[in-house]
Amino acid sequence: MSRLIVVSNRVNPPSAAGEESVGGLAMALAAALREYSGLWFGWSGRTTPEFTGQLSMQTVDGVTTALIDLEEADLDEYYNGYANRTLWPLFHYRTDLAAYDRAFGEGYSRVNRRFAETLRPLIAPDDLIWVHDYHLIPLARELRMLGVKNRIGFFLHVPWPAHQVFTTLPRHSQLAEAMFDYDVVGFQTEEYRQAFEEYVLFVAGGAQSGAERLQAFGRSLRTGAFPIGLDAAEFARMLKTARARRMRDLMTAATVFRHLVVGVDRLDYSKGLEERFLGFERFLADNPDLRREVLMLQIAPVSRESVGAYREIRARLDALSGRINGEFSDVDWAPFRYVNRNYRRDELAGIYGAARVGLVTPLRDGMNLVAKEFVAAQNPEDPGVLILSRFAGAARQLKDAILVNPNSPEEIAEAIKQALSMDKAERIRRWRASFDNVQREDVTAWRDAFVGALAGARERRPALAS
Ligand code: ADQ
Repeated sequence: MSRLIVVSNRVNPPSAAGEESVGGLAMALAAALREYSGLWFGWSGRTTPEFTGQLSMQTVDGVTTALIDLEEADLDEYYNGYANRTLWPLFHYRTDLAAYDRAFGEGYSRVNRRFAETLRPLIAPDDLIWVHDYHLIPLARELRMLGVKNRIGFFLHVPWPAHQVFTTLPRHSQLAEAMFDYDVVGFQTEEYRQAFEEYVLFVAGGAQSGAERLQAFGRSLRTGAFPIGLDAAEFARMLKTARARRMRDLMTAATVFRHLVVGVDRLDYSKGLEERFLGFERFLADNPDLRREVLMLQIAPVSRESVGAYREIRARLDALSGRINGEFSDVDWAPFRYVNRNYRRDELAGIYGAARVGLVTPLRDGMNLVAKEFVAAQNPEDPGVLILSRFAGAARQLKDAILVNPNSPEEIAEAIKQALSMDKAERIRRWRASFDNVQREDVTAWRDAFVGALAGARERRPALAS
């Protein structure tokens, strides 16, 4: 079996054993690598005044991590710049928030080159290289220019937008062309795969060359939909831990005679938090008889605070949550609890387990693992109900959730009411269908499908001239 090299912007070594609070991507990769004696390469999260290219290597549980520091300008231009202020909003259809600054593009190219130059000496001839997410789209191109002929795959964790949106990016063709230095390019859903294909066919003048194969820019690649899943076995183990049980009991006690409605998201404008808060407010306004029976808990740790759009949405959410409690609270009771903290994963599992309703309503989301975690944490005999955005990749798999348009507070309000009044038999039927999917299409299935496709990709032709 070839060795697997995983490359992602941030690296979270598997020693975290699933209990720490790390993002969805990192969790999935840690789980995916655990069974491979692979190498995980990426940024340490630290900066130095000047780039040194020095590697810090560590081996834990058979997985070697190789980390590099970036310099201050890289953080501003590549991470906070092109990745989080240009591509993230664009790929989530927020062209109004996308910033186009020449320095961002230069920083993005520079960091991808630095990644490639530092990784190059670690690559053995048979290694499979698996690159992750929008931060690193040009990495294969940079590696090819250094003579790397290995099979290289790319997986996009976020949506690939419709070509009408993607073409608003200056120099979009350069970014799309960089995709063709990979052998396999994977998306979360068939919809995003098709969006990429449409760009290639209608904008780049490319062609199909067999099932899921595309040809453009003088090269060809294989595309596919590979929906990411949970580490289901690990999650099941975590649910049984003392911490998870304690948290579930605590939340159950805190909501005695009431139903818990829960939302858990990074504080990000793509997650639809404002619309969700307004939806809950609408529910309270429309249902005076149900009001006292519900407590909504929204957990939303702040992220990317150095980007202005994130500070702005935080301020709006603070105001909105204050307004909801001000309007509807009584001396002995308040309807809404809004916390900006991170929780351990086992504690989160306990919180999901105590909830009657999971509210997962992103405006756009590549997949959304919280939806799957909520499902996995339910009691099979008395499960809660998932309310899920139609625009999360997860909606393609969890079809028995209550699917809503996350832009509509009315729909969210009605869905909350529907969920609260749903009888047990229907809750069990819907949950069972979702749970089967979460179990079957888990992170191992995702990894095996992608790595299988990459291993099966034909041998590379000679490296490109630059
Ligand atoms: P994210 O945008 O980070 O991931 P998501 O898939 O929901 O989104 O994963 C979030 C993870 O962080 C979950 O595992 C969750 O438990 C955890 N988390 C959230 N809030 C937390 C808190 N307060 N404390 C502790 N942990 C918390 C990106 C894409 C997604 C895609 C994933 C994986 O944007 O669409 O599903 O990658 O591909």
